[in-house]
Amino acid sequence: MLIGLQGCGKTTFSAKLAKYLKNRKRNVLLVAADVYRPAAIDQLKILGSQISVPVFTMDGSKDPVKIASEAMIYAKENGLNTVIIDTAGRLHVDEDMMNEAAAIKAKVNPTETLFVVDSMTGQDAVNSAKAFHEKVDFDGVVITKLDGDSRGGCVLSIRAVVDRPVKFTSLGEKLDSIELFYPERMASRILGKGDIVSLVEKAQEQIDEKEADDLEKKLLANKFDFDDFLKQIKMIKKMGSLKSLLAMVPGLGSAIKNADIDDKQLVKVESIIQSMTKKERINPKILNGSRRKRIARGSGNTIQDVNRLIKQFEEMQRMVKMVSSKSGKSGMMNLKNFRYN
Ligand SMILES: Nc1nc2c(ncn2[C@@H]2O[C@H](COP(=O)(O)OP(=O)(O)OP(=O)(O)O)[C@@H](O)[C@H]2O)c(=O)[nH]1
Ligand SMILES: [Mg+2]
Repeated sequence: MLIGLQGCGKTTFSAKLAKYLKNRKRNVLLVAADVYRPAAIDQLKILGSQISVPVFTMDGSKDPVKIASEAMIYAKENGLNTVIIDTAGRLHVDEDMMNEAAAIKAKVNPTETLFVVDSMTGQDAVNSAKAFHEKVDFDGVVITKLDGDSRGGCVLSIRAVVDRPVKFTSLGEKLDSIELFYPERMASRILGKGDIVSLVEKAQEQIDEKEADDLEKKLLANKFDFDDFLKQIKMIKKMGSLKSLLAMVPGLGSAIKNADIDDKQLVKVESIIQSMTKKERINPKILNGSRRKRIARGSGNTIQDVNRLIKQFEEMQRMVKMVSSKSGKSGMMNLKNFRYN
């Protein structure tokens, strides 16, 4: 069961958790126990359909306790072994909300009650944690919106005030932006040291090892072409926004905090490469003036954009040539051999 103030990210997190557990072979049921906000049930239904997880609703019922208990029966009857109850939030800590959460908890006796809190809310996060702890009690904490500017210092205070472990962090609106909580990483983040471990983990999760290996071989053999470049961009895009990736690099986090890093650049590069013919992608040397003009027009970019990309590509090739002739394969950063545990 998930509890927390309005807008802290309960509904989003319930879908993330559902996906996380589904990937770990659980049969999950999501329960829409928020009967106050008209769109709340639809919101959960939509999220559920995105991850192919059933969502339990009771049209017309205004009784969250009943919905939750009926959902438990439904889950048992349908072989669903994990039930996630998404409850309603309120703008501020209030008596009704607490009583309702406590009533659902008393009725269905959840294995775990998780308190969800928005990392951006600072001291308020601590106050609401305290209130929920006293009135409802919970087993663990979920910190959301860590993709934002906040370093998440509230984690320290919450932990000190309520003495409950932080279990998960939530780092974005995408449904796979969920991580188990690792204290060392949070400590580094609070200290502004970046989070290279999460970065590597992300890479390991999202990047196809074989494909990465192939690309590396091609790169070292100096056979890396625009098609490969495109593949690489797609891999990077799968890992999240550029800013969120860069923020994990030690030392860069605070430096780029206010920088405007535009993911549209990647889209631009993609569109330029996609406007090249197969032959041009494999052999960029043939890209003469008229071809470049055609590509610019075809991709809706300026000729300068196209020139810049080709120049960058050539520079990259030159650099790779230098590095690979100096140090060979062993000297290159190889994600596959980069293990942290
Ligand atoms: N950037 C970012 N946005 C998030 C994250 N989690 C949730 N959100 C956004 O925050 C807003 C509120 O999220 P919800 O999941 O609806 O919050 P809730 O706690 O269910 O809110 P109520 O049902 O009104 O109590 C939505 O726009 C989400 O997309 C996160 O980790 N990062
Ligand atoms: Mg909600």
